[in-house]
Amino acid sequence: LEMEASLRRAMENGEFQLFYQPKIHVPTGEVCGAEALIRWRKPDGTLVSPGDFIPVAEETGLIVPIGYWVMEEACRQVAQWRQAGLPPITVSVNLSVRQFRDLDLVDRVQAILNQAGIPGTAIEVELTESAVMESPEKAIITLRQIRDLGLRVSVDDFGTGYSSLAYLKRFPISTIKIDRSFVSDLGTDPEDAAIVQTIIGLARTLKLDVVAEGVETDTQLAFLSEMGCAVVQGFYYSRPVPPEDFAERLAKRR
Ligand code: G
Ligand code: G
Ligand code: NA
Ligand code: MN
Repeated sequence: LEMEASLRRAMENGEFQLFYQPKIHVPTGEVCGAEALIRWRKPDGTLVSPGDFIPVAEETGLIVPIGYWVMEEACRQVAQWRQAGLPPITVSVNLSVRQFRDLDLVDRVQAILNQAGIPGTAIEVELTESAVMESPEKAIITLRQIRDLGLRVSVDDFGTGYSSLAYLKRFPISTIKIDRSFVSDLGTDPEDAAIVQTIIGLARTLKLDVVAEGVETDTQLAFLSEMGCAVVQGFYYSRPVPPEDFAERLAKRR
């Protein structure tokens, strides 16, 4: 309850900020996108990690207004980078299950894009398998509407939930994001290598893009590159960083 009150205050006081983690196109080494990740900067300067407040925000429903703030802020930032002449990358925003279920979602997203003056293609939403599998037929309708706005849709933490392959084929999604738990032991665990190879093959068959998250080492990168995974994200290249630092990287493209 105390946390809920401070989260409300944080919203009102503008204590949230977005960090950006680059996504790298492996064959060229260039920055080709970013994932926006929320941070909470308390008035005393301490940075609270989302792992410590997102669960509370989800339980209390505050994740819905917070999620719209994230969408607005990411769109505003993308517009600014584009106006500054930086390469026109796509920025990914995490959507929680509750926000995905919000009946106003599509209208709100459209209004936010219009307000920022950016095309839908500038934004990708990352959704977990559980978010879409909770009510798959409804999810298909919402996903189509999101896609019709031009947004890309990525299935986050792929392989850790229950996605039915039959649905995967029907969901209008653009990207599968391989969960970092499968990436971490690439090179030492042949079973993880087989799983990653299978997911990459599945993506190729379904004509979906594939992104590997949690890449931290040369070995993991070499495996992924060898297996044909074209886009990666992880501490190997960069932690999530403040927007100014990300813009500097984007200007250099690496
Ligand atoms: O950035 P970090 O690794 O600390 O994030 C921890 C968790 O918080 C991750 O599961 C991440 O998906 C989630 N998270 C970070 N930013 C957002 C956000 O803007 N919205 C939602 N719904 N989850 C987020
Ligand atoms: O749930 P989601 O996949 O959105 O989680 C994103 C989280 O993963 C962010 O909090 C980010 O800080 C974290 N992350 C990003 N890259 C790495 C990495 O290379 N290793 C680890 N351990 N965590 C990472
Ligand atoms: Na994510
Ligand atoms: Mn993820």
